[in-house]
Amino acid sequence: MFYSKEQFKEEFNRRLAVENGDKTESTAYHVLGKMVCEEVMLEWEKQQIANQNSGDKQLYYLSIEFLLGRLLGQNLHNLGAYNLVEEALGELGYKLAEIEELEQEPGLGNGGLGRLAACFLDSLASLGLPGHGCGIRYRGGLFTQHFVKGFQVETPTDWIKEGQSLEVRRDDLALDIPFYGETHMTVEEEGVRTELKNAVWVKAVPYDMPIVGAQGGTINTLRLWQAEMSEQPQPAELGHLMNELETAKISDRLYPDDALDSGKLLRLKQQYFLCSASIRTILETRNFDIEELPEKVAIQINDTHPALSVPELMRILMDDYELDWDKAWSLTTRTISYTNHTILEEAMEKWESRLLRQLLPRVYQIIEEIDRRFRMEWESKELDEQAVHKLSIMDEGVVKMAVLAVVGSYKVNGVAKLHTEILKKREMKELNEYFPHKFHNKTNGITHRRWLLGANPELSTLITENIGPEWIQQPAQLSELGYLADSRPFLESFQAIKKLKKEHLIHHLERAHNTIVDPDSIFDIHIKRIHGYKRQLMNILHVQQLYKRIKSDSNYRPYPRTFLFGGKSAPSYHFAKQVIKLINTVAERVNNDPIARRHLHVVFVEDYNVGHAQYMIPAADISEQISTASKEASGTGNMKFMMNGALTLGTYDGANVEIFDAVGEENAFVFGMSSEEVMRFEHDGSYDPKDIIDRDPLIREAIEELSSGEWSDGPHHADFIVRQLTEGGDPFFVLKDLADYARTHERVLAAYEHPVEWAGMCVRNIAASGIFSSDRTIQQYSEDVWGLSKVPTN
Ligand code: GL9
Repeated sequence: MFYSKEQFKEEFNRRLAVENGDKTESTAYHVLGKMVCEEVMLEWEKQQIANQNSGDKQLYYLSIEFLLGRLLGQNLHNLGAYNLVEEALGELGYKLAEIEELEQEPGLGNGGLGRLAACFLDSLASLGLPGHGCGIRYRGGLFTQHFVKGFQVETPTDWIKEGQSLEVRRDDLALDIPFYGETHMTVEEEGVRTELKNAVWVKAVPYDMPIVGAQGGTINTLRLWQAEMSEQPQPAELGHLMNELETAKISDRLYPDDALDSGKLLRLKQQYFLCSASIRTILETRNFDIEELPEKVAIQINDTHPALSVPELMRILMDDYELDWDKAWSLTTRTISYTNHTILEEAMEKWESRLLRQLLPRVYQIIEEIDRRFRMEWESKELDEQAVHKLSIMDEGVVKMAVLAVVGSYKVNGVAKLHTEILKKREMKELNEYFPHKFHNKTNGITHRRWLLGANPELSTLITENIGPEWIQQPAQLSELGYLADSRPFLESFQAIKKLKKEHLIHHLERAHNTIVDPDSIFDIHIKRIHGYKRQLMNILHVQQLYKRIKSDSNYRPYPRTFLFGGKSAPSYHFAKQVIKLINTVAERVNNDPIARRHLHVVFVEDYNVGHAQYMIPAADISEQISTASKEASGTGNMKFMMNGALTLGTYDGANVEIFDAVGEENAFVFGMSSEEVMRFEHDGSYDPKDIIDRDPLIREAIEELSSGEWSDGPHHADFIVRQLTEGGDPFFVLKDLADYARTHERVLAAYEHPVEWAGMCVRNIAASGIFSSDRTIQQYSEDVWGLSKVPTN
């Protein structure tokens, strides 16, 4: 269907006619979706059978989140049919881009962690590696964000009711997952057998989605589990624990927390549901001798949310396969590996032992035994109190999931060099010393197929015209662009494309938000979850300062800048919600001031998601990556901006450090405290924001204005923020870095006065961005951790 334009048009028209001649875009979307689906289905089925029978090792990437974004365009691109379909539909009077917008994106993730999982799936399939995703089919993805009087208001998003053409329900592979119950031991000749009795069952039904790799790749599977009522007999006295309502809740909603501890029973149920269903499906659908498990299967756990995979795999190997502890432990710890994505204390998962024991009695027993055995190993050594604490899986009535994950894995990685160093030297120092070869770094990456080819086809074409198409297969080849960073005609073409992408964004914002933006202004963009450590507050305090300066100094008339924000706050995160309100209040005031608005424009894009990101990132001049050093494990937005030729204004944090290394600090705007400084202050408690408030009149004024209620309409909305910045000790060093941040913005303005040099810097960024392709990341994981080989092509 997708080989020739004429054939495509004919088939498309034939199908439209069947839909009663309805020619609306919505019908066109459904027809096209079905055509793509049929196109891949045959190949996909063949590949699934081949995978089942293949003796080669396969990876299963377990993640509580997959933030996929829209899939229609991605699939067309990866099928190599995008241009053909775009032209063909154009001739039929449709715009493909507009049809794509009708797809409700599956927002089954909160932010970076879930989006990373989606990029990894794309890279695995495109590199032809057998790697599949396992997750949960939440009925409601991440909430929709609305602003009401400047405050965030959340409403549920049910993506499924919009209809997904690309998923297949597999009743034949449904499984029953046991919760609650009691463990029973019987002594038999061969040893002790343990069984769970009186369990309450939940049915796990898989929905499979094809993950279509780019040409030359393979088709992998993303298996998302849905919870339904089990047909197993339920124990009379416990059945109410998993009645229809309780069961459905397990796959009802994604937890909308961004790195906050959500110690909820339901969350624990979700985690076990994912681990148990995924591990069983792996073992039941593949054909191999269980002793060969580590040679046939790699299980990667994405953060600690799937860490129950360790005791669950042990349980299955011992109770179902009747292996003894040592054998089961050896297989488990050669199969599972773990990625840590944060060192924020509040995001380090801990489950109350009491809860685990009640919900998962057998799994709990196994965790206790893992803890007991591990403790025996190190107890004979002379360890101080701190080390004992850090090595304990079970501690003060809780199970520490990160320690369990480290002990149960053969490899543990951080997601950027700095983050891995902090893990090894501080957060997990004792574990790293205990297991010296386990820890390694895998710097995150992003799929250049979505974030450059998909989001910025104009720039992609320009690149190909100048350096040939090899970079599409091998993004490291983008380095060839380095030679063009001084070529006038090339830089002019780049500038023209940047302008065009700004216009596309403006058009998009007009449609979505009714906002008009000056295309000649500097687009300074800060998009990510709203969080204290990501310091959106510092950004908006700086805008406030600029406003004041424009109002009080008639000689200060800076080049126009548009400060764009996008991001959601966890519904229960009061501070972040106050920051959203503050940004909207500042926007209101600045944008309506007749003088200030000629120089400053603040736009907070409502309901930021992958779709918006695809418009915003290619249009950016400045990429705000201003987290408190040491707090952002990696960041991945920073890489997307770089690849689209935006300049990073950032701190020495996460992958920013590697971005600066790759492109040279002279091609970025670097500022702020180092991670050592931050950690030293945190350690000795010697930072007092009052010193800065006393010393710096600009900052003092800003705080006073916030306190006076000048920046809140009606009640003192900003009081909470003021308190955190003062008595609260300013935990994210906003005031400490603010002056340096403001100076750095002046450097940005000075640099923007030289458009040709500026464009040269942008091009050097694109040229250096190849290493941030997730293809590189996945190749490294495959070589150092998983040991996959390319799926044979037929
Ligand atoms: C995160 C880190 O905070 C990011 O710095 C990192 O880039 C990503 C992917 O490794 O993981 N860890 C984490 O819990 N989140 C991240 O973004 N949060 C969300 O995904 C909401």
